[in-house]
Amino acid sequence: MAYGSEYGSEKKMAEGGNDAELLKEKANKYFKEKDYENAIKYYSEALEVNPTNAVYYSNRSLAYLRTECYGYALADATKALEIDKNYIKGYYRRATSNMALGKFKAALKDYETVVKVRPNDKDAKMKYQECNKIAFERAIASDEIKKSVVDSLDIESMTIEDDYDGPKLEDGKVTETFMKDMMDWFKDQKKLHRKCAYQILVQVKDLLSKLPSLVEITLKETEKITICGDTHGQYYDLLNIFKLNGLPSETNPYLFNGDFVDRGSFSLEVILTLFGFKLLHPDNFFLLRGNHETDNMNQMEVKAKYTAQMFQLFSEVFQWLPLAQCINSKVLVMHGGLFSEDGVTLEDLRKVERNRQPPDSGPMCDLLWSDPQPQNGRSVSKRGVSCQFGPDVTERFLEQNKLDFIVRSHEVKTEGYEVTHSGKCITVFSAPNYCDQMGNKGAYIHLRGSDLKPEFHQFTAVPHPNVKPMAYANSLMQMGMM
Ligand SMILES: [Mn+2]
Repeated sequence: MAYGSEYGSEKKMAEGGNDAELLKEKANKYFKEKDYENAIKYYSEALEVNPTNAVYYSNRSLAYLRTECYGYALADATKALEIDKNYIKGYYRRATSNMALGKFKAALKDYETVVKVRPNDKDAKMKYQECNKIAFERAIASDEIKKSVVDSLDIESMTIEDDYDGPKLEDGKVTETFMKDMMDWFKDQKKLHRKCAYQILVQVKDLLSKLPSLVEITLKETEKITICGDTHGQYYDLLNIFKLNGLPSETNPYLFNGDFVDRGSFSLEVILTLFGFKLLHPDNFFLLRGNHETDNMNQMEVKAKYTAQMFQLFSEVFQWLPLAQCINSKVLVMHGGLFSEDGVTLEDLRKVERNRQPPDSGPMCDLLWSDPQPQNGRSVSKRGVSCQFGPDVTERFLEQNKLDFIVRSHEVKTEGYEVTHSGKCITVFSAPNYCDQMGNKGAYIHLRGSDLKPEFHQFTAVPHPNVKPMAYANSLMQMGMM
């Protein structure tokens, strides 16, 4: 936006104002079309012309919320309120950003402000009450001395009603037949009996709790493994991966790199299928934790399809998911990425005490949350958690730990994968047409023991039953996503 010096300052302001408004309208149009990248681009241009408009910041904040850049969304909402402290939407945006970041007390404060300013606004009151309830529940949950749900369950005595004709474990064990029946059952949108769900959860918790935080495997010359990225509750796309690439087996090992749940509305189907395969092929089927396998993320689907108690057990199982996996001492796989500080070693990762909710900083947080960036060095995270790391950071980490490259997931990519940092940082994402709107491909990677050269396979989304993504998301979060 360059302006000729012949304009007087007053006129410049007026022209600038108009230009900015046109840019905002263009951005709004992209926003409506769910093209958030372009929406952000034009809101940013509008802000370059007129950096004192609270609406532009607030709108861009919403676009950032939609692209899950909660750190940027929070910064923009805060900026909007600095400009105009009476701008109600700004408080909503900031509250939604804080909700997404798990900062419920901060969110509550903003809802409180809105209720004070608009005492007759029923919607504001409702949101305040709901946020208050969540903040209260979370505070209690974190104060409680955690007793395992397993101790209060009597699975043996749970009866399976006569009219249930779905899959059952065989003598309490997951078998290949059970897995095939369960996948078909889920495909028809039927619910697994809660006794079977509990059996799977208890057994997989026991199995995962015996694994180290850093899993280390060796592929023989003739062996290959398939690495998948985020699946995010897209059950029908998961079935498509198995159709294209074969069912998991002793000779067809898989590694699923976190974020199995949330967004898509078939998270339970995805996670029970993955846990089932872990039980069936414990040495050839691998799962790593993602940032969504946490309590701050969406709990509603389990609560809607089963009970709050079962969610508790899911939470316990998630806490035992390993955090990273090393293949042939050369390739390191994790959900998010590298670290906020140099000098982290594989030995440090082996020692991480992972049976917990991820902390706000440190190696465990970074493994689940960080993202690569094109420029050297580190930057503040667009997500508001952990950091962004440059090619030099990757280089130093690989050299110190005698590794060739890292594979991570965590970010949607148009082609389903992306190779950055001179081939040393690979992103893989396996939820095609993410949230039914991103239009991206999904991908998975083959790694062979003989050369460890990544081989990329792309796929597109398949149809799924008419249940919208985020169908089970908390209503306060849905507002952010509207
Ligand atoms: Mn993620």
